[in-house]
Amino acid sequence: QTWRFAIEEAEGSVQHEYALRFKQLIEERTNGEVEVIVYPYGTLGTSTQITEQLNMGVIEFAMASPGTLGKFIPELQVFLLHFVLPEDERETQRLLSDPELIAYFDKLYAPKGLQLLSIFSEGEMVWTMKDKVRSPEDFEGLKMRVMTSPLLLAAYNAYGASATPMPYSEVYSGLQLNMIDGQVNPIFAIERQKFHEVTSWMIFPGHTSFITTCAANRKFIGQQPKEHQELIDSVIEELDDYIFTVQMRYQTERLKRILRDKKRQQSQLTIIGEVSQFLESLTSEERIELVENNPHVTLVPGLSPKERDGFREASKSVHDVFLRIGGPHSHEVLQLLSGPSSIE
Ligand code: 6CS
Repeated sequence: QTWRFAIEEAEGSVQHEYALRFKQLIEERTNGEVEVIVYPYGTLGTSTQITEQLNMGVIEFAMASPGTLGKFIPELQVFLLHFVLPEDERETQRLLSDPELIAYFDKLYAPKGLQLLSIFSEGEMVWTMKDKVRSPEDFEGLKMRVMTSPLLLAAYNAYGASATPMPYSEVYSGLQLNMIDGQVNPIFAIERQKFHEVTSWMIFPGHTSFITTCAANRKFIGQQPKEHQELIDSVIEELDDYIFTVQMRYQTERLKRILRDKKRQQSQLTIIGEVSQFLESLTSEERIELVENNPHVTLVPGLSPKERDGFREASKSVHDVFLRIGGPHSHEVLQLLSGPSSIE
C-alpha cells in the first residue's frame, strides 16, 4: 500500500520533520508493507487545493492549518485569535494535545470527510516588517500579509493595518516588490522562506503561536484494518513530543542562521523582543560572532507590558468577530480554549 502525505511547507520545515518521522515509524512498524510518500509544499498546489485533495481521497494524509481550513470549518479560527493561547509553548502543547480537545474538533472535521489526528504549535509568531512596529498606531496604513481565513483579516485590521490575504508562495516576492509591508510567521518559516532578506525589522510581540492540524481522509481511515488504525493512533501520539522538541530546537537554530545571513549580506536587522533564552543558547564564540561582533544586527528591548496591552486591547473586538463568523459552536470553542471569562 502507498499512503500519500501532503504538507503545506517546504523541505526543512517543522511540518516536513513531522511527515518524515511519520513515514519512518509507519514503514518500520509495517515492515515495509506500507510506503508513505511525502509531498512538500508546491508539489500538489496551494494549502486550499491540498485540503480538497484530502477530502476527495486523492491523498490520505495532509497538514491543514486553521489559517486556511478556517474558511471551511469556521470554528477552527479560534486558533487564530491573539492573546488567547498560553504564552508558554509547553503549556500550549499540553492544551493542544488533549484528547478531549481533538475529539471535539474531530466532530467538526467529520462532515467535511476529514479525520483530525493532531493539533500542534510550530512556534511563536513573529512579525517581519519593513518598518518599526511597537504599537497599533505604527500599523496604521501598513499592508500586512495574512493567510486566507477571514478572521485574520479582522485581527490585523483591528490593529489599524490593511490586512492582505496572499498564498504562502507569493509572500517573498510580495515583500520584495513592496506589495506588502510585513508578514507574520514562526522563526523557522521566516528563515526557510528567506523573508528576513526582504525586511529589516523582526518583532516578537508574544501574541500567539502558529497552530496547525494533521488530518486524514476519513473514509480511508475507516477502511483500514484495526491494526493499522491503532498503529496510526500510536504513531501520532508519539509525534506530539517529537515535534515539540523539533520546533523548540528550530527557534534557536534558525534565528542563528538569520543573524549569520544578515552579517554575510551586510544588511540591517533590528530585533524587538525578549530574546534572552536565545542568547543563553549560544556558545560564547557564537555570541561574539553573531551578536557582539555583528554590526548588522541590533537587539532592542521587547514590547513593554503597556505596549502589549495596546495590542491586547485592540484585539478584543476580534473576539466578537469570531463569535459572529466562527460557526454555530464558536461560543463553545472559545470557552474550551480560554475559559468562560473571555466571552462575558
Ligand atoms: O504563512 C503561511 O501561509 C504558512 N505558514 C506556515 C508556518 N506554515 C504553512 C502556512 O501555509
